[in-house]
Amino acid sequence: MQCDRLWKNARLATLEGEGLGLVEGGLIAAREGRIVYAGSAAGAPSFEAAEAVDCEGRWITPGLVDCHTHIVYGGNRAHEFELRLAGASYEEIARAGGGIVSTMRATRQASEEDLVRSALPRVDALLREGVTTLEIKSGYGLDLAAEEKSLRAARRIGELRPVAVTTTFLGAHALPPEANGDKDAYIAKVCDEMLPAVARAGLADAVDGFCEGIAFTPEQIGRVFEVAKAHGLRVKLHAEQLSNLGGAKLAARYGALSADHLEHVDEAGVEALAQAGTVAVLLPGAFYFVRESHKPPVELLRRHGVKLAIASDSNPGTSPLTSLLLAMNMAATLFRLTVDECLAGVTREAARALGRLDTVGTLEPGKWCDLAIWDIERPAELVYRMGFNPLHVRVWRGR
Ligand code: DI6
Ligand code: FE
Repeated sequence: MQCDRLWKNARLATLEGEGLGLVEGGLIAAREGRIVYAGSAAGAPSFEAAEAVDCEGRWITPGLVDCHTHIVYGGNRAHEFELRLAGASYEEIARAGGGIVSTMRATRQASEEDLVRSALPRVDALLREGVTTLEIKSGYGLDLAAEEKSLRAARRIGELRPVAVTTTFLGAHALPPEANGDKDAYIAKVCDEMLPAVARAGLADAVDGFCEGIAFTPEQIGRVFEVAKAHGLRVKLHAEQLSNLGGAKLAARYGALSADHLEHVDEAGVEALAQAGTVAVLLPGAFYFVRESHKPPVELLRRHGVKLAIASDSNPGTSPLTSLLLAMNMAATLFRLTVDECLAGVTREAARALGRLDTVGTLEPGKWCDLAIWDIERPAELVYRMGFNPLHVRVWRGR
């Protein structure tokens, strides 16, 4: 059988099915960017390839998927971090013009090129660890022009780098100051003006919202989701991060791809997620950085069979993290996820959380040939180490 490229003498974690799908003496064959074979070399058809790579026993996993980031934004919040370490409270910082609104200002001031230029080093850090699919949310523009600019910058990143970028419109992230405290009026603007324009321009693959006391109610987010549905866009939700408002139930009612954070979700919410097949995306970087103490109910999620994904939540305020390897370690250390759950969480389940499991997330024929090839002795090393990157080579669409 003819193919473009072969990876021989590898150990595979295909992530096919439910577990890790481990294969010793593995072989992967790719043609036109897609996998045509991934499995045991012994059982493989004989391939003729233009190029064959000897992996010398290295491990190959699917390319990693970061399914929740806010990686495009202006400025940063290092100075706020400094002020907080010196004892300033969140409220004091917000009153001094800090917090999410300071990132909104910097994002509005930045040009599209500025946003791309400042995001690329962060994106490159993820890519160096084997990320091949990356979700990027808007939500720091909070008006139509700046939200569109952010989403165009996100799309541009997918053109400049060998990575598949999916974009998510997060207009319902926070209330901009010009709304003068009128959340309903801002949500009306999101529904009547911003979301329809973004959808018409083809700038968003999905729609997200921040359902929280400091952001928007389930009722307000529900209005946004109705408009998303009318435009044929799937939804996701920041739910129960700081309190339980019933966001998980709302997400489930709209058949959401994922509900994210979930520190405070209750059993009724978990049941709803399980029923709807909505993925729970855990964000241990944010949990760590804001020094949360209320953990997501992992055992409850497991018991109800909810799929678990892990993401960086890369953002300037609550998770200035650009490492999925560290996110896995944190998910294991802080939330007690197993190695298998961690690896599935940044591959198969993260792909599911983006609605992309048909094309990425596992090593199976027909999917994109996105690979991470690692210098490790066993898969647990990817979760166990902190701050060490054992990536040997990253392959995106067969190259
Ligand atoms: N969840 C968060 O923790 C943040 N946004 C969100 O949806 C906060 C983002 C920020 O402070 O910049
Ligand atoms: Fe987030």
